[in-house]
Amino acid sequence: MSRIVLVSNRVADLSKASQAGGVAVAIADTLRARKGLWLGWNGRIGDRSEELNAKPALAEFDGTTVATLALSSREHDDYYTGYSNNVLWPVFHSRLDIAQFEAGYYQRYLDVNKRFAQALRPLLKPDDIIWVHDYHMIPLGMELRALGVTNPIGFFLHIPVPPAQTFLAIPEHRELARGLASYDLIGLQTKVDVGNLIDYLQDGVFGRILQDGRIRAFDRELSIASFPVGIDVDSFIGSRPKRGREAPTATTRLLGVDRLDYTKGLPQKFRAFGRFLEKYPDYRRKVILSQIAPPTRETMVAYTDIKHELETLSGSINGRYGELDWVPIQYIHRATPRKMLVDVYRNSRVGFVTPLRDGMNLVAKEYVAAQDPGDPGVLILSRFAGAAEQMKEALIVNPYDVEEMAKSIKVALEMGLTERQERHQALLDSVRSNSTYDWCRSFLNALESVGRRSTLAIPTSPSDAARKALQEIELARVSPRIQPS
Ligand code: GDG
Repeated sequence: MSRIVLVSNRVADLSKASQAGGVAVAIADTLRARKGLWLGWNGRIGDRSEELNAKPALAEFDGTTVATLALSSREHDDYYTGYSNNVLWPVFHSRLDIAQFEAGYYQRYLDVNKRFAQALRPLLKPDDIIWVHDYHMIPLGMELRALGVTNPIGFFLHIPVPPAQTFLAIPEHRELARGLASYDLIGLQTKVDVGNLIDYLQDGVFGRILQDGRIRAFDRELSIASFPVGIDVDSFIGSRPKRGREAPTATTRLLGVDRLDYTKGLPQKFRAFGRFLEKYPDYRRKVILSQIAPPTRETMVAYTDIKHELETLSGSINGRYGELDWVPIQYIHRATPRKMLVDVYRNSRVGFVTPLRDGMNLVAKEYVAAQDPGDPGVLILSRFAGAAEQMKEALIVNPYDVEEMAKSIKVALEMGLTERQERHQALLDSVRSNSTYDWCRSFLNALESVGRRSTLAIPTSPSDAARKALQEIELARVSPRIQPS
């Protein structure tokens, strides 16, 4: 079996990965089983001398070799904060309006990828298979090819692919496309993303769909397919005691758990809850919205703006509707320990997950996993979360439609036990059928098979597949299965 070589912006701390949970654990386990190597940034910001350093620090952890490099402060500013998080993150989430296309960002982004490729090259063995992760590292495959690497190289993008017209707005879109074309396999979260990328490659850089389903672009042939990231239900719920739900009293809770990011739709969610209290006054004093929103990328303006907006909104809704014995919005701008999250999910009547755009959204899956099957809560889910493609039994909403979201809260709170159980069972089956381990396995199997030059079955008309996925999400929107209160 080939060794797996993984490259990502950050390397997880393998001694703590099991506590952190999620995708990092599955990756760490896979690397351990395959005696793998993981290369990435060590999180340290050093001086200019780091830019010449192509020799990573090596450490062994439980059968995995961890190779790390530091960034210089200008690399951190331009590659990480600049190009990755002020260009690619907003544009890929369809927020062209806040992207900062500044001279110099792309060059440094490329330089860092080149340095990582140079650091990796001497560590590679002939039969390694290489798995590159996420938007920070798009050019890495191209840089490895330039150094003569012929091993199979796969790329997985955790965030969404925007529609072709949005992708085209990136000044360096051709260079990014050339980078993408150097991989043998590109894994995306959803069929919609696959359709968007293939549309872009056809429209933007004259890519062609071959008869076997692969794409030909920049004189290379590559496969593009969806590999939705999942969660491992049993390890997530762990051995937490199975307690029943608290009686629906003043603490009946709607729950949101999202990094404080402008893609997560938090102001719209707060407004929808405010509108719900305005429209359905009988629910005042009976329901609260708890929003856990740990800080992220706090030095960037777009993030401080959204923080202020949320503080103002929660303050004004609490001021308008709150009572001495009831505060409608609990807004917690700190991380909550993972062990506690399971109980909070379980004791919340509604999981309120309404990103404006999201690659997948694991919170939606964790909420379902944590429910008591005998008395489950209801998931309200944005149609623009990648998870909506698999979770059609949730109450699917448009996160820009505050009125519809307010109505969906009422529907969720009034849903009868039988419908809640039916929806939950279907959602749980779907979450269980696609664990993080399945995701790792299926991507690596596909990469090994494209490495052997066989092909992947992908639709020959990707736009049709994407359209079909969108239609199914549309059909699942807040449905008429509402039971009268
Ligand atoms: C990217 C893509 C894609 C959140 N708050 C706390 C906490 N969390 C945990 C959740 C969940 C994880 O963080 C968040 O995962 P998401 O999937 O929602 O989002 P991103 O961080 O944006 O991740 C995303 C993902 O990659 C995987 O491919 O789904 O679309 O954007 O596990 O539980 N954990 C703890 N305390 C918190 O306060 N302990």
